[in-house]
Amino acid sequence: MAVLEDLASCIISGNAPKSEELTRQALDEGMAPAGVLNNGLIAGMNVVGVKFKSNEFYVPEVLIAARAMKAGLKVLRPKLAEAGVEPIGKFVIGTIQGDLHDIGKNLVSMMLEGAGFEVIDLGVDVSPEKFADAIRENNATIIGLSALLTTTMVNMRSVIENLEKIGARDSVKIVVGGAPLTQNFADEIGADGYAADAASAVELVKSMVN
Ligand code: B1M
Repeated sequence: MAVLEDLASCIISGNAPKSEELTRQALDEGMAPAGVLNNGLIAGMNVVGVKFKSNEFYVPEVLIAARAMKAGLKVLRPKLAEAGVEPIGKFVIGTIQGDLHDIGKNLVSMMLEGAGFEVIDLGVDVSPEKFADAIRENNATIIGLSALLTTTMVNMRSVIENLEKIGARDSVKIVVGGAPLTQNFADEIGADGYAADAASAVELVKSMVN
């Protein structure tokens, strides 16, 4: 399976054109779409996650790797759908109301996609109602809230309170993160989990679907 090893290496080195080419080659050689996803694209992103956590990779390397993963995924997605391969979970994510910071949120989003999740990214300045609508419309079971400001992190509580009010709190797990947050804050507002960085977010969210 040299082509899949090469594909994983392309993701790690962030070579988007080569990632697209090798994904196509693997499919042309008759490999199953799920195998190309798991042993090529996801295998590469897993290594990126480990390197990011150990400070061997920084934000730019992760963004470039994610771009390479997306290039391969673009070729693979229709084949996955044809083969009936389901994502390992649906994850709704957004930056909290009042907050326009999205670099960290985008990293979490891309790493989760790289881990095999379908990610519904609502963008920035997302209201409690918009989170609730997205959960309902997508049948999502896990949501992620990101905040970078001490003045906006408090708005995470409103998302949880709104879900309680409409009777949807028990059907979703809520993960929070962002530079000013702590595990204590997550506990205080009644979130189900806190992750300090994108790689930890992937581990946490994966543990929630297993
Ligand atoms: Co702003 N800003 N900013 N800013 N900004 C900070 C956050 C600040 C710390 C700068 C400072 O004063 N030293 C400060 C906040 C102070 C505070 O609240 N205590 C600040 C401020 C004050 C402001 C404004 C109010 C400034 C003003 O207008 N007076 C304003 C607010 C606008 C608004 O949001 N309403 C503002 C605006 C901006 C820009 C638009 C210019 C720009 C954002 C561009 C963008 O995101 N598209 C910006 C930036 C770039 C920053 C800094 C410099 C960098 C943030 C960043 O992207 N970091 C930041 C200072 C700093 O951090 N050095 C600062 C890189 C990113 C990869 O890290 O987002 O922490 P981070 O994400 C990490 C983890 O936190 C975690 O994983 C990521 C990857 O490991 N994580 C999650 C994040 N979300 C997660 C979700 C999870 C799990 C993990 O689960 C769901």
